[in-house]
Amino acid sequence: MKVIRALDNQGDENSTAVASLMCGPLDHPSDNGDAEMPTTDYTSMMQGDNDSIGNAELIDAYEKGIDELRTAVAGMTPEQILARPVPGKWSTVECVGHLADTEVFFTDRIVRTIALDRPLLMSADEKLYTERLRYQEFDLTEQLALFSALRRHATRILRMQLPEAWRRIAVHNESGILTLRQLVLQAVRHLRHHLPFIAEKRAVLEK
Ligand code: NI
Repeated sequence: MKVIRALDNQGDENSTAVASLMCGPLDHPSDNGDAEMPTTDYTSMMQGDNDSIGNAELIDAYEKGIDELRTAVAGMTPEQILARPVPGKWSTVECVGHLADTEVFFTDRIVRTIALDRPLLMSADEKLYTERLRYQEFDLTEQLALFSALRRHATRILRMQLPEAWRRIAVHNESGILTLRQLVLQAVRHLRHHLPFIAEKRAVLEK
C-alpha cells in the first residue's frame, strides 16, 4: 500500500538519537551493537517529506494511529502493563505515557502552525519527563483517552483546512523551518516508531 510504504520509509528503528525528537532513550536501544545515528540524521528522517503521500491520506494515517495504539495494548493485564520485560527498556505504561505526552506537544505544534504565522516551536528533553512526571505511575486508560482526544481534535482541524494550509510553516528552535505536513508526518512516524517496542514487550510477556 502506498500509504504504508510512504510512512514506513523512515529508516531504522535502532536509532538512539533523542534530543529534540522526544523519543525515549529506553525504547531506542543502544545496546544492540548498531552504530548510533546522529541526532540530526534522525531528525531529518522523522521530519522528511517527499510528497509520496497525499494530504487526505496523511490525515487518515494520523487518525488511524488512535486505533493502532489501542490495538497494541488491548487485552494486557495490569501486571503486564507495569512490567519491564526487556532489560533497559520501558514498561508499556511508560511507553504509552511517552506517546501521549509527546502527542500533547505534537498537537500544540500542529494547531499553533495553523493558527499563527511562523510560530516558534521549542524542543524538550523527554528523558527528564519520564522520571519527573513518573510515567510508571500513569493510568493507561487515561493516557489512551488523552492520546485519542488530541488526535481527534487535530484531525478535525486538519480536515477543515484548505490545501494551501499544508504549506504553512513554523520555526523550530533546533530543526529550523518546518511545514505543517512535516509536523503531521512526524507525529505519524513517531507512533509507528514506538509500536514495535510494545509488541516486543508483549512477545516476551506472553511467551
Ligand atoms: Ni519517542
